[in-house]
Amino acid sequence: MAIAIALAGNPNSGKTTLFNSLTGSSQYVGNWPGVTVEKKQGTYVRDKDVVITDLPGIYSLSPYSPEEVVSREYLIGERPDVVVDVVDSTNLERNLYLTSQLLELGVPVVVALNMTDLVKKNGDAIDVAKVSEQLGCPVVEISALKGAGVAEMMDAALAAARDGKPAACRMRFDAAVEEAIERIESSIADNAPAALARWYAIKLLEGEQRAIDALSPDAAALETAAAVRASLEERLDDDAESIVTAERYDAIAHLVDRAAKKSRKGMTATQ
Ligand code: BGO
Repeated sequence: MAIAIALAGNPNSGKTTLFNSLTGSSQYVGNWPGVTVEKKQGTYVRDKDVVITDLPGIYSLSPYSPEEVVSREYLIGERPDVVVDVVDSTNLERNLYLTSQLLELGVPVVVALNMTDLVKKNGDAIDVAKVSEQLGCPVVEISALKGAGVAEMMDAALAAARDGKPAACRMRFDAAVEEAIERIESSIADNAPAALARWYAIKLLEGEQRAIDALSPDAAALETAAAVRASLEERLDDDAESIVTAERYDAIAHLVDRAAKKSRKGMTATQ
């Protein structure tokens, strides 16, 4: 049976380089339905039953650009067997913002820490086991440009796809925000798929209309979400979307602090 792999990642994370090396000449390019956003697919050079979809480069799964909307509707609607999240390791904090959202989608995720040749050249180091433990999914170091680690990363992705277990999503926020998410999660327990419960609860907390329309929760759940949102916004004196964004960055900073060892040059994005 065919296995569907989706490549997700920030622009310039090396997704195209990786996609080209994984699919060789088997690529076909079209548009995503209804939008002029390029859709690239191809089959894995080592196994024609593995179909790889290259999602547009995005910084988050917010619904503010056609690229974000296409990516998120594909991930939520089509449910690929595994998402390979291509991360520019020289810009870990910025790239892990998208990772923090991908982990909430209830699908298997493998994080491909790309550009590790540059990390090493800069004298930096990443504790892969620690990143993996804290994210709750397999993490593999690669250099898409040099081909290093790519076969091992694909082995991990195919194993995760066959296993079918969603990423554990271990990233947690401040207690007050977690409590708000949990209250909303309980109120939508009957109509949100279990694997997506945290994702939808966060979206309802943020008051994001696209997600609310997609879930169409009952009136009681909407009332709970509105009350929880208002109380959290008053308590933290900020709007819910900004609160969640700040929480993501805090959790990521904490993770990077523990898992990345920077040389005095620091982790830079130089080529
Ligand atoms: C240029 N290591 C290194 N060192 N570079 C990498 C790696 C890696 O593992 N992977 C990708 N790159 P895309 P998106 C470039 O194009 O795949 C480089 O947007 C240049 N171009 O070669 O396009 C890759 O699809 C001139 O670099 O990313 C590319 O995600 C000078 O990262 C860039 C220097 O890769 C983005 C680099 C004319």
